[in-house]
Amino acid sequence: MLRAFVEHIFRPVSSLEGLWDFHPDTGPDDHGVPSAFTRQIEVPSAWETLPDLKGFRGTGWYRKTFSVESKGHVRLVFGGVSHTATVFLDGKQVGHHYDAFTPFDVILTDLEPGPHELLVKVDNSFGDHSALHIPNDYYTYGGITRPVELHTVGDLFIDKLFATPKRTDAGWALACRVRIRNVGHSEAGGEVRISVADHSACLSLPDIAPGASVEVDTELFPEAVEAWSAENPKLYRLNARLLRDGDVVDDKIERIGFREIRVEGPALLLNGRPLVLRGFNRHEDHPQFGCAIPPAGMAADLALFEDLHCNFLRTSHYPNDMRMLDMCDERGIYVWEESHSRQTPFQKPMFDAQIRQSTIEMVENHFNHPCVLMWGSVNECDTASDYGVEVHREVLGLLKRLDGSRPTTYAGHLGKADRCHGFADIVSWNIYVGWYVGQPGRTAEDLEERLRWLDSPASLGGDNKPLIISEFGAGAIYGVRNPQADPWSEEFQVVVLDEALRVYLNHPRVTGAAIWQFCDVRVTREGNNETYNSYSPMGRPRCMNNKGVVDEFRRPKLSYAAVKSRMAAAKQARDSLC
Ligand code: ADA
Repeated sequence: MLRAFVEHIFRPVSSLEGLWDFHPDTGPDDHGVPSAFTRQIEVPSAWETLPDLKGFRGTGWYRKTFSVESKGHVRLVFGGVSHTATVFLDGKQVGHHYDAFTPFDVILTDLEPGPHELLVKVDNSFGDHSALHIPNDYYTYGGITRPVELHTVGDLFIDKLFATPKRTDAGWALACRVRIRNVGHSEAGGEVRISVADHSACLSLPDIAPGASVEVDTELFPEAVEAWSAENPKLYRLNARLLRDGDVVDDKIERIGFREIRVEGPALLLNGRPLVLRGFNRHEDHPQFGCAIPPAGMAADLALFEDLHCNFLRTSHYPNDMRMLDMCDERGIYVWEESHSRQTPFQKPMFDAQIRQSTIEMVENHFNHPCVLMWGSVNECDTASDYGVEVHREVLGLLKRLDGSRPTTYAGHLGKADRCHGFADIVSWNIYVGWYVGQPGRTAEDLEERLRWLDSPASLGGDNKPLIISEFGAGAIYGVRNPQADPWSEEFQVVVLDEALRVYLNHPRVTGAAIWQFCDVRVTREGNNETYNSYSPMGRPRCMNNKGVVDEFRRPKLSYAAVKSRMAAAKQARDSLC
């Protein structure tokens, strides 16, 4: 299922996970709908899990037949298709979606009872049609890589349920917004009953025109609820039921946490207490599963985060699987989630539309996760040119319009040339002292020089804001050991990470530090050929990004122990303040 908890009790929901018919367009005559489906594939999964498709980039066709008992409407919900899906029902196109990392739905109205054929054409190719999935320092897999569900809905159904917790003098309030959609043929109304803990409210709906949606707001004031935090990740079910003529016709359950995240000068406050974030950047990547890591794999990664005394995950560089965020909610791991972008050229034809859609879908689908403390926009993009400044202003402004309750940030790498700090609530830097810049030993000096600039007018609004060191690290190939700690050895990575953590985790101006990166990941071979075999710092030996503290199989490198020690000391220092 799409989530780690049951989202509907009244609404009939079935999973479409399992074996689907499959046809990869690998042959010279493969054009259009396949005449035959000669094989099958697991959904969800990446097609690179199939031995003959390890490097396949192109299009593949998926087929599934499902039946409906009686005439009505069906809502198909896709957790993620990498990277473009074109959806057909009974031979007619009914949906299209770009970007692997955000959910989407397809509404099928007035389906006749009986069997129906669902076809999904999946495309993971590069080109002008794709501005976010490009040859990059991670791999774009192919397939229906997250779960698919079949929902049975009436004319009116609950499309979205947004909840924003607010601290009050008496405790907590919960601002709720419910979006109701009418997929019927006539105007319809009703009422919504919404409840959390011991408090409920009833909202009457205006009549909704066919094909339209409306949003209704209310506030709940539950008593005696516990605040959510890493130390006490207390979750509550928010229950919404839609009634027409007094009968329940739909429902939706969300899981929320009562927590408030706020910026106050250079401090990041959770429920009024200053936070220190310590953790990793993590790609959704695994040699066996590609980006379609199963829940047990996600949980195993988080167990390593906890073993390393980390409390912070940056979803580099795209929205994550909702089940991963559910697990962070349950475990109390703080999350920076960001739009899908890494060193993305803004001039690509589809960029504006695709970054806007990806950003809206990220916020609307991940809005209620208490673990998401901040929204990141684009990563290591153009923050220096007039055009780049405009794009940052727009994407950061969009994030703020979509959700005024969370601070915004972006990971910048252009140092004093960066002109965008004024648009974000939190300043974040990717700094690679000892790997891309200079030798190990200069981290403290480098940081002080940067801070002098940041806290001056020259930073154009970066002063007096929280600061996160959003990336730092060094490459180490698992098993490469040498006592002189040459680059690419595990010993060298210890030198760089131990120094960086000593400086960043103990500096009063640093609110957070995220190592680049958690595990080694596969990178795209196209576009990296010039560095593909290089052992320069820009190189990607093994066609992997080798900066993980564990390798791709999660085998710990020498730096694991050094990181664990530094994180433990930082946690202890933090706990001693409580
Ligand atoms: C950048 C980028 C990361 C990764 C890193 C590296 O900071 O944001 O995605 O590519 O560099 O390994 O060089």
